[in-house]
Amino acid sequence: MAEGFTDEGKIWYNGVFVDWKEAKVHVLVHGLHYGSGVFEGIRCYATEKGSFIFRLKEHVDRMYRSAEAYEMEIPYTRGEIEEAIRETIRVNGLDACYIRPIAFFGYHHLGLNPIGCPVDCAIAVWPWGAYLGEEAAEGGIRCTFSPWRRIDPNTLPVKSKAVGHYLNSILASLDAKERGFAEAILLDTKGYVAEGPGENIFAVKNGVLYTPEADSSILPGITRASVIELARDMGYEVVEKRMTKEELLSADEAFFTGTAAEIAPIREIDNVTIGGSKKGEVTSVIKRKFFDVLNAREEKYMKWLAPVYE
Ligand code: PPE
Repeated sequence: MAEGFTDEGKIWYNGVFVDWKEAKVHVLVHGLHYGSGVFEGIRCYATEKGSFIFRLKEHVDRMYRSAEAYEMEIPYTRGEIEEAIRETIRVNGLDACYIRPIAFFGYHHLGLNPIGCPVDCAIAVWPWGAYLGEEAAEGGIRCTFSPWRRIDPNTLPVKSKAVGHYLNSILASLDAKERGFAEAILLDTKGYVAEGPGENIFAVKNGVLYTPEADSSILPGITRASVIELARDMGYEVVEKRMTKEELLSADEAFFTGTAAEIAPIREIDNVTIGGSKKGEVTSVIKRKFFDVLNAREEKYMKWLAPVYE
């Protein structure tokens, strides 16, 4: 994932801009030992009308809700973090980038109870291209069902985008790559389809879109919510429900959604071709619409775009 790291530019760190190489932590910070941090992944797009951050408010809001699940009080307001994100992009002179805000329990003591540790915050921005590779994004991705089940809501607050939760994603991702697949699909502990290691999942059958409900073992993605809204506005039926492996394998089309992955068609799962050799028409239509929105070409959805340079 070193793509885009030039080691140059500035990182916002606890309210001040520091040189990229100086944005360091102590080896005894709480977040490093126990995964007690929360983060976001946000994208900024360069459009004909300027640079815009996609659904900035929703992402920042999710970061606060992620923190609440761990009784972490971020020592800034949501508005301050939103402005700090804009400012970080401006300071680095970028017009399109990936944005990574993170908040974590810092240096004070170790021991599981984090109360008393400061909450440190940082915001880094850098160019990050196609998450699953250009080819995969175009031709469709080859996936595999992971032997690792997605973390269960009875084990961890799965809606919290917490650092430690990603060990589950890392295991699924390592396993998929080792077995020659581009991406994993995790089932929940009951055996229903949950999501990818860093993406939500949709299936299309007879023109209807299906995706696991927001209340299941998934991170309810902001791209997922946007795709549901766009698809419904375009007249598609979207059903949020439990999805079996069989339903996914017998779908006409399937795709991933996520900030980093954007909309990425799934071509195969464990060597079963999804929808035969047909091209995913619904996926293409939705993807085109989504990119029109990201590129500030859809007046109706300009409310989702926050300008960087006013
Ligand atoms: N599920 C998981 C587990 C997840 O990490 C993401 C985002 C999503 C679903 C989609 O959510 P949203 O981005 O709000 O549509 N994953 C972020 C981190 C990826 C990474 O490898 O790092 C992202 O896409 O930025």
